[in-house]
Amino acid sequence: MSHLLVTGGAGFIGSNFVHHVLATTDHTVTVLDALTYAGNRASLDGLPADRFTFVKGDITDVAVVDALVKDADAVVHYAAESHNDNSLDNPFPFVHTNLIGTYTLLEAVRKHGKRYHHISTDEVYGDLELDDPAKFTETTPYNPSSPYSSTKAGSDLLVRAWVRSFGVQATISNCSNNYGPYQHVEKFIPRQITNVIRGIRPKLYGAGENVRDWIHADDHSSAVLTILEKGTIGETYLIGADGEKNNKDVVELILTLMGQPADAYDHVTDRPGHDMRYAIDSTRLRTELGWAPSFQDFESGMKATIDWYRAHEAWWAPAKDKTEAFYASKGQ
Ligand code: NAD
Ligand code: TDX
Repeated sequence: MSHLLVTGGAGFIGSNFVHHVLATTDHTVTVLDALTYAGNRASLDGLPADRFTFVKGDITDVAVVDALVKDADAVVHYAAESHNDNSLDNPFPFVHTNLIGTYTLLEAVRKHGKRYHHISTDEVYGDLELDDPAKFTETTPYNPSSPYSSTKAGSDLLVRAWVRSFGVQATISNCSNNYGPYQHVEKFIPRQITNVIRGIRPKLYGAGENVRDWIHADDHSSAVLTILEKGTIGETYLIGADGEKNNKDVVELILTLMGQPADAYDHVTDRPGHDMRYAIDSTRLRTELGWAPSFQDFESGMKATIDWYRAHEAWWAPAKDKTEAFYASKGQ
């Protein structure tokens, strides 16, 4: 049994990981989360009180981080500013949390000699052309496009330097786009589902040809736990489930599954610098560590996600109007 410190555990993917760990292992977990606009304490409801502790605090707070890292066996670092559109509006919180926050955690794990796993994104590699047969691998050069992805890239490079120069016991994972329950309504899939529930037409940036490589959040969590248990220190693993889809097809699927005409959406102002395509080659994780995704069928995963948003309006409604007002101010 180990004690894990999970940063950002009140967010979409971090909360999924905490539920997964407590359900499938005998580990104990402390979550450190600042409860920014993106954090929701309710996403952690129902966890066993004897194995789970929640601490509201900031990952850039040296004293808080030092004390929690000292008590943990391993740190899994999810906390981040995570939304590209926000990073284009105001980059500073991204620099602060994603770079200074990661630096603060790395210094604490260095001081206390603790195992560290760093959660990152495929966006650090930039984008691919639609007709390029290539996918991202662990050796693809970094080429980030947005303030979000560049600060995530910078945080990955800090980890690599702390491994090489200070011997920190770290692994890194770069995952593709996640979907599933508990995702903030600012993100593409929940935005469109909750728009349809509210009688608002879905909004597609530009022509909608951009491709994302979708993975269910449950599969991301099982992959991270596998890397934590079996990964080689100092190595990077790409996480993906061969789920490439263009945005237009995703919106049309959501509309069809929700009983609307497939063309009942609007094209809106495109995202500046909008990455065209992401695609993950997860061969290393599958062959070296024996991981495989359990969600193979995007349509049934999407149906379950739609059902969850229909049944949990109290969870997402408080953020919906403000999120749509932000998008409206950008013509999106
Ligand atoms: P999210 O925005 O839903 O959650 C982020 C969490 O971090 C929130 O609970 C927030 O309160 C917390 N947080 C933010 N700043 C903090 C700070 N300074 N101190 C403490 N807590 C803070 O994000 P998510 O989509 O769950 O993403 C989690 C991680 O996974 C991020 O590192 C992200 O880069 C990475 N990732 C996300 C995706 C995706 O598709 N969403 C894909 C690959 C990687
Ligand atoms: O209303 C929308 N309409 C639209 O067409 C929104 C919100 C998005 N989009 C497009 C932009 C992207 O091509 O949908 C795609 C997905 O957009 P987001 O949900 O904002 O995700 P993305 O920018 O791809 O980044 C996500 O995956 C990688 C996460 O937000 C990141 O945290 C993660 O690192």
